[in-house]
Amino acid sequence: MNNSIVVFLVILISIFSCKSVSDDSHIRSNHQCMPTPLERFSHSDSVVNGTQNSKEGMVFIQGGSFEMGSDGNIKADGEKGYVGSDEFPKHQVEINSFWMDATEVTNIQFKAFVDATGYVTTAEIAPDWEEIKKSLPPGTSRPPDSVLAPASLVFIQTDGPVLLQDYSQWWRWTIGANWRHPFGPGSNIEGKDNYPVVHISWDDAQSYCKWAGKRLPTEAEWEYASRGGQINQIYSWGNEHINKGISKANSWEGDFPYNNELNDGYLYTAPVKSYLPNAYGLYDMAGNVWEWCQDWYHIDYYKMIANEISNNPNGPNESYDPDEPYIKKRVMKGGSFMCNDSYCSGYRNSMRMKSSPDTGSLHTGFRTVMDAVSP
Ligand SMILES: [Ca+2]
Ligand SMILES: [Ca+2]
Repeated sequence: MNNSIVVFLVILISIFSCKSVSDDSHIRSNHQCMPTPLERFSHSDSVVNGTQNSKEGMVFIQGGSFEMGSDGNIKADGEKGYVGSDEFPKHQVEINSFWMDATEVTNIQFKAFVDATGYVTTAEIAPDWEEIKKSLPPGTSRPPDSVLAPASLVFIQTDGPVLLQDYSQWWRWTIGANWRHPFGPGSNIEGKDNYPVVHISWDDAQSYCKWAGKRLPTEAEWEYASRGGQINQIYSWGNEHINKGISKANSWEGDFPYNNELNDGYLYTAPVKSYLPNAYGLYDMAGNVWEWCQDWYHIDYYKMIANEISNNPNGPNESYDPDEPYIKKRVMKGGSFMCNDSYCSGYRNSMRMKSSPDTGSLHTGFRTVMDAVSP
């Protein structure tokens, strides 16, 4: 694709400013590390309920109470990294028992869903300009039909250092990219049955859940599970920095987005279960792919519920992201193979990411949960 069109597209589809970590502070306002693609119509109601309801591959998570959010001790190993203002204050939360997938949903699992239902993902549907323009400044020109084709966002490693505010340097709006063709036409998922499915929108994840008889985790359930019963720990494995000791998760080691030291073995996604599980037996809660949660994202949600003990909170009633106030967003957790301390440190338990429900990309996936029926 012509690069000028790419730049145009990325500007069009993702009006936001990414914030890199500067030397003067490690606490930032809320952070975004992926563009928000074109608004598209939702088609998540087109799938009938499934009857799977299987707990195969799931882990029982015993309910309890925990402190949710960041305590700001990100410098446990003397390292400096990102922490968002939306992660404060830390607040008390009670969680009922539930079942959770031990791994991110894989290609073979998602294929079973598509084969059974004929479901067509967001990335496989041409964007609807009439819907897109509702989220753009008035007067924005309609892009050519060649641009308004089924597509998704693909990460491209750069040749050298780039401004970390300019995400168009490493994201490409790629016609034909979707879960079957993660890097666009010519790529495929052969031999990758056990890799996490990618290019999944929140709408896609919801449809899968309906079919499977499951649901997305709330943000609180996800963070409770990621912490694995540990108190005041930054990561799902504890407090040791991600780049020290044995490889603990698939992240970006080195200098993002041009130099990857590959100590964890993978430049892009890794097969699920490539690293040790956390204390609850959950794999890849940190890194590999971002995981959709059920909740709307609101930058001030933790402040809203700071003075109460929240019982199974399921998020605010409405979304608000001051960086893109006209776009409603859902929460994502856990970080991806692209996360690095120079950027969002997304592999921390308390890190909050958000994106519009019709967004998918090369590092977007999910896992499901089920309620635990009381005996
Ligand atoms: Ca890696
Ligand atoms: Ca993950």
